[in-house]
Amino acid sequence: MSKQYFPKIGNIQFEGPGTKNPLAFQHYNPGELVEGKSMKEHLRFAVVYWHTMRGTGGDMFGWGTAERPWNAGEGTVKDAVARAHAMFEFTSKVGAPYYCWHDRDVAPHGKTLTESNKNFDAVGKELKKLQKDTGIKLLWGTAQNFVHPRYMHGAATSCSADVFCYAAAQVKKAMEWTHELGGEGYTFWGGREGYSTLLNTDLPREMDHLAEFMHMAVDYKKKLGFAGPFYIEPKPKEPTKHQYDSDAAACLNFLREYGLLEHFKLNIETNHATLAGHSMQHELEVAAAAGALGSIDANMGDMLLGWDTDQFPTDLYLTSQVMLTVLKHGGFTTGGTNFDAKVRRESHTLEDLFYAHIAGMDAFARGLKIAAKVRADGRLADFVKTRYRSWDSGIGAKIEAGKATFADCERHALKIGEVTDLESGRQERLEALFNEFI
Ligand code: XLS
Ligand code: NI
Ligand code: NI
Repeated sequence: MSKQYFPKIGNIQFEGPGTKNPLAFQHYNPGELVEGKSMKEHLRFAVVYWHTMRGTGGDMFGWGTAERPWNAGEGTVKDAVARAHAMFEFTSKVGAPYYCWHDRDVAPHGKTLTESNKNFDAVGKELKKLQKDTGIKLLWGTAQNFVHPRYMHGAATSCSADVFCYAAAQVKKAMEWTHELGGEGYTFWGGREGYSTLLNTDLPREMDHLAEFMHMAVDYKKKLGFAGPFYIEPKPKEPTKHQYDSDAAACLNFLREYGLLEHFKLNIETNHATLAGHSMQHELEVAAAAGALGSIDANMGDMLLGWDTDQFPTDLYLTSQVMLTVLKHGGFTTGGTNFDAKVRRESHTLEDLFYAHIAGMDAFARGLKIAAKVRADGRLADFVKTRYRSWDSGIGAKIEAGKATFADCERHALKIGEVTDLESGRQERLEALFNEFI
């Protein structure tokens, strides 16, 4: 690599708990085995292009604050190539094996689609080279179908068929580059697929269009020979008042209704789960129940703020719960832990990007170790198993096997007369048990 963007910082190393070096890991030790698999393989960390490279720290009340030398240029393809070098230097130094992008994060918008495609091709070639040089891989790619004014009414759910086509062309191209770069998956986040008022919206028609769009994507995926999964990333609101992909259950229902379920998994994001009024663990369980737990966008929100603050996930209770659920369902295959998170406006220096990722990686590594301990201890899982034991034999087993009728249930209820042996749910005791491992 030619120019260094972080000359004062070397590769972040594991130094173990208690180290006073803020530029070292206390818990993330990539080669350390947990349940027989290395932490690196369990966690599959990814750095995002959009926040980490393109975030400015700006908000609607103030200009950008962040020190980002790679964004100083005019926005040319040459600048984008230089930025790609900054991205790979950062990702290598922080030790994340993967990265993720939107097409327009990596290469500038052109005046026409042809020009945008040309820009993307130029930067795509450089990404391929950088991936080869560093060994960093693409976890997933996606199309940025929401920033440009043409997408003001949505992309696949726009009232304009022209916009639908434009969005399709963008996804087609983003899929091609995801495939070319060996991406392990491809993500659809709803962008502006939703509405601000029903007064101007034909909801069923928009949903049909979205499904048509996804079917075209599935067809093109086959044509390309892209084997990775598609992910849908649920989010209930922001930027629109109501996003169609509002939560895991809504996404699964949409996919089932339109015959798309076998082609998709979900990419669950913490802050989106909480915006939907759910916990992250709930969303993960709902996805897993449908065999659709794909990947996670790791971040967290702020209890006092009602929007997608995309903070780095540093809450150990959260990361432990997430990893407990992920381990329970067999771990990641193509997915990973993607830091869809941004440093605060006040954390404006280059070092803050390292501190933030180290904080998130350590919190997840610790969450992984905690979850593994909870599992090895076994009391929690035993409690749940025991709680449902009435389903393991007799009438319970018959119902589960789909062999019982209402009349069978009635016979059983008449025989027992009353239910007198219900046990405690023990929530507080279980919370204390969980805390033993934090
Ligand atoms: C926005 C989403 C977005 C997706 C990728 O809230 O999290 O960043 O992850 O399009
Ligand atoms: Ni996201
Ligand atoms: Ni988000």
